[in-house]
Amino acid sequence: MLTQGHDKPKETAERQAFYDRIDKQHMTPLWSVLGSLVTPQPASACQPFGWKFDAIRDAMMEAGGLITAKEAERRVLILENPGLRGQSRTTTSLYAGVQLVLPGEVAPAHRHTQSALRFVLEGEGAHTAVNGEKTIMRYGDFVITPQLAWHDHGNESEEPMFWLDGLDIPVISMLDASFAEGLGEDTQEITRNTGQSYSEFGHALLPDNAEQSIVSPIFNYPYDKSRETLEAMKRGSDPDQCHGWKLRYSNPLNGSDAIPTMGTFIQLLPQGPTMPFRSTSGTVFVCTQGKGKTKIADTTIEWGEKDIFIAPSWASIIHEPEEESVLFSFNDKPIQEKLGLYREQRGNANSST
Ligand code: 1HN
Repeated sequence: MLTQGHDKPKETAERQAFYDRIDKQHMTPLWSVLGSLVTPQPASACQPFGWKFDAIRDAMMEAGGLITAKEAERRVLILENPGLRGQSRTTTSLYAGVQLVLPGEVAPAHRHTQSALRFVLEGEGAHTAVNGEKTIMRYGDFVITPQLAWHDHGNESEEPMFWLDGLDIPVISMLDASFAEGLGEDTQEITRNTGQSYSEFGHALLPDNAEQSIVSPIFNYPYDKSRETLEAMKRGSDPDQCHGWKLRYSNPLNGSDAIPTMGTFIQLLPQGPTMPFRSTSGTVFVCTQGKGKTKIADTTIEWGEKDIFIAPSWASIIHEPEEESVLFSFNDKPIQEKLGLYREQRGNANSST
């Protein structure tokens, strides 16, 4: 294990002349870049940062007057990390944006290899359709769009509908594995009853002939159930010192993550500071209830309901709710776990490895 980074050797005139010559042949010396490629611990360009929902809503309503959901295909404002501007990234490996669908609008049917999640922030009654089934969306609902699933959205309610989109776009780009197509119609054919997937798979019962799948057959995990389960945990156990009472959204077929590339969680935090925690998975947090602040490395971010904030890889996180609070979060933990790379540390960060 490297504990000290590689020191860059001196660049003499003779060496520089050599680099210039080989540069024309598309070659470059490793020893000049080794220290920034192989770091003793994560050296993320991603920064701790927070967005206030009120400011997002104002910008989105302005966007609503500038372009329709249909013309935009998806009317979304990307939440770009200040350390990663121009790259459509929110953390190093994840994309997040906020989407607005106005009453009467549709976001046309398409599909892609990127997996998506929605977390509903405001409004009630718009729907998303996934693989032939509609679900009606309400505050705090967690909705997934698996890779290559046809999906379209529509808002038949009277209110603007806002949700957070989370996608694994930077990972799929890094792997050069992006495929996408439009259906050529605004909406897909509906072949299943609304709520059918949840009724069949959401109650610790499985259809006896259910086939295994790496993606969850449930595509809306309703907030009232998540919230109820957090309350039951609270009644039955002490809070974890780092995480309070924390649940992971899972695939009922095998207990793995609901989305193979993104870890998704909801946690209830008691009032007062948590014990420091850090992990190699940069994380996007959304507050659904309560208010407080979170210290991420040397930055303190204040948050209230619907606000969104980012913790980079290996940055120490101390949540300090002013009152009992609920946070939804997502990160790249399932990818790192599958590759044997995931690390976490509880307590003070006095060791770097
Ligand atoms: C997408 O398909 C949606 O379906 C939202 O709502 C955001 C960002 C990039 C690529 C595809 C959606 C997206 C997206």
